[in-house]
Amino acid sequence: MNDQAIAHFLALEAKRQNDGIELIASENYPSRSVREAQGSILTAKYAEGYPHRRYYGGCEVVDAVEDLAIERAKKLFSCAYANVQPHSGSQANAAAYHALLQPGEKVLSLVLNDGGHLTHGSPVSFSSATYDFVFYPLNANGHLDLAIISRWLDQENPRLFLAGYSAYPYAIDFQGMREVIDSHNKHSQVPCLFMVDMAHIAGIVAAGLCQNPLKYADIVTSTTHKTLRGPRGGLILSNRLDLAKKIDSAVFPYTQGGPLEHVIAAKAIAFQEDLSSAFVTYMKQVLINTKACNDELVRRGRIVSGTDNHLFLLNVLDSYGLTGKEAQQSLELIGITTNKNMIHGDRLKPNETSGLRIGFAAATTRGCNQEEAIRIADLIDDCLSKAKPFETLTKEVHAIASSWKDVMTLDFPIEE
Ligand code: DSN
Repeated sequence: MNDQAIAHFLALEAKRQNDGIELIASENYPSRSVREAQGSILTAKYAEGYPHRRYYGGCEVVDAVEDLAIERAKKLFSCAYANVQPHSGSQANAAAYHALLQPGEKVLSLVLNDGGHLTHGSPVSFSSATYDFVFYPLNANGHLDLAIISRWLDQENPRLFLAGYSAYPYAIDFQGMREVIDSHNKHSQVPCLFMVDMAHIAGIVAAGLCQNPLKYADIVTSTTHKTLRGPRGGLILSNRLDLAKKIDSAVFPYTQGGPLEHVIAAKAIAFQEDLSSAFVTYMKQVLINTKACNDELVRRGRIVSGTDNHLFLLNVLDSYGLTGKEAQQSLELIGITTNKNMIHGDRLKPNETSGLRIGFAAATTRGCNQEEAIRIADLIDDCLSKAKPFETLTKEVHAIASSWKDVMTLDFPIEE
């Protein structure tokens, strides 16, 4: 690389990633193959439009790449339609809303503090300015509750029901949601559509370890870089071929211009990696590690959410008298990266919070096993309760992290 300043920062970031333990639930490490495609010459190509109907010449190669990405996405999620062009999850959601809704129509989404995303109706996002968002709560135990959802559907008569969350640690009953929507639609003047943003759990869906929302929802959006372990990007899927044209034109030309064909090539590689049996083994280990860490914190008397997926929430305010912000900063000092997060019934503001979100998708990619996940729980607890000097804990974190795979050389099997 000719630019020494940027080369310096890339080396620093690789070192930071290798030296520490990454527990941010939305992060993961893509393979070298994915990164090679993302840094490839395909970045030079303009290809506005869709395969075989582009606005530019010279698209025969990128057409083949995008066709392959679409075919693999459909196979991975057992669905009839895929749009691999969204630049991000937020772009995917913007396009999905546009495909399904008129401006001003009502969307029923989860109370944002209980794990929604900015694009799920936050006052600081385009979503709330364009559509009329109303919010269903969790039940008193912090779980989704079909009876509550059913009541809110009948009360609000939304045009769209939105499921899929950034910090919800439990299994989601997409089939049950479909049933309450269908039963609401039998007597509603406004037929309600069903959208799932599966960005966080897409890898668990792909591995067949939870309900597949494609069986029940009208439209499903995702990112490709979280549990799916691909390049940073977005994805829209559906089994409703009657929506295909609307979704395509909502992505391009409505919300985006030229597709990022280098990223689409990287998505195609990740989808093929995710179709392998090794990916299923990996995802099972993610679930085992997450539960092991959660359960060890319980054993040590701390207040955690429990978990059915790749993440859980630690109530740091009641466990240690710390805000989420303080806990995040303390863990960072010993080389463990997490993020502060609102918890159910949180009384603190989003920039303080009472909780931490902890996930094992990234650490497991580097080789974290169950015993290490338990050791990590002990390190977190010793750090936040100040039971051991930070210097000792930092050495232990570094010893674990340096025994794992190097993030720069990771590669995963492709099974044709
Ligand atoms: N920012 C992501 C997360 O951390 O969950 C959501 O897009």
